[in-house]
Amino acid sequence: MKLAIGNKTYSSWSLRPWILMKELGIEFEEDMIPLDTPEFRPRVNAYQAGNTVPVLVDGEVIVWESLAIMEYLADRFPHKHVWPREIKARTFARVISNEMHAGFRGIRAACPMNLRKRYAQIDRGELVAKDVSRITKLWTDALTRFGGQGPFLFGAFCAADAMYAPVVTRFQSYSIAVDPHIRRYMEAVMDTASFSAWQNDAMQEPWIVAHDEIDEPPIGLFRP
Ligand SMILES: N[C@@H](CCC(=O)N[C@@H](CS)C(=O)NCC(=O)O)C(=O)O
Repeated sequence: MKLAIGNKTYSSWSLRPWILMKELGIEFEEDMIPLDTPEFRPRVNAYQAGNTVPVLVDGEVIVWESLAIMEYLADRFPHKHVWPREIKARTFARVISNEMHAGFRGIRAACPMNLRKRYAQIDRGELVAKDVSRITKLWTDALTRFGGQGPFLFGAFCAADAMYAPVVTRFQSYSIAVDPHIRRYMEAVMDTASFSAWQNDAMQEPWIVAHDEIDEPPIGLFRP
């Protein structure tokens, strides 16, 4: 299997299937295509998928769209439990993953993923506040109803955690104020071996994209 991804510093959609496959022990080869470079479009188009990363290639099967990649992995590796086993938990995991895939444009637009930087805790506007409130409600519901011994949304790491991993990084980068149980969940995601490896790779990348500089100075590195 091969997974085409964008830069690890910025490519939030790429992080999703990448961290899921690593956490579940699904082996794959990685093809990194730097965003915002002349080589990006031709190399992505060579996959004959869409115009974006991530793209998963498994023999003759080509899958793009992060959520579709997760559903393919669930079909392909049923024993890996991409989704929770119990139907109510599985349904809730799918619903909140779809909600992530289709929405939260406020926080996505105002707080781009940047795994090198940390910004001050400031008011980031009504749309961000609305998204943060909705996301923390969904996480709290999942952790309370299905988290069990945890530490992830449905106990063991699953596709829903992967879908929200870039949001965890945004809460961290933009110093979003959260309750202690949400902070614990964020730390659990950021403490995974997979996330640490992704972030270490991000720190070594040479590329800087245009949106790297939002209109304020960083207060430090993503994570000390
Ligand atoms: N809905 C898509 C979004 C993919 C996406 O927007 N990927 C970005 C990188 S994070 C991309 O390829 N951008 C390059 C472009 O749009 O030209 C998914 O779930 O995979």
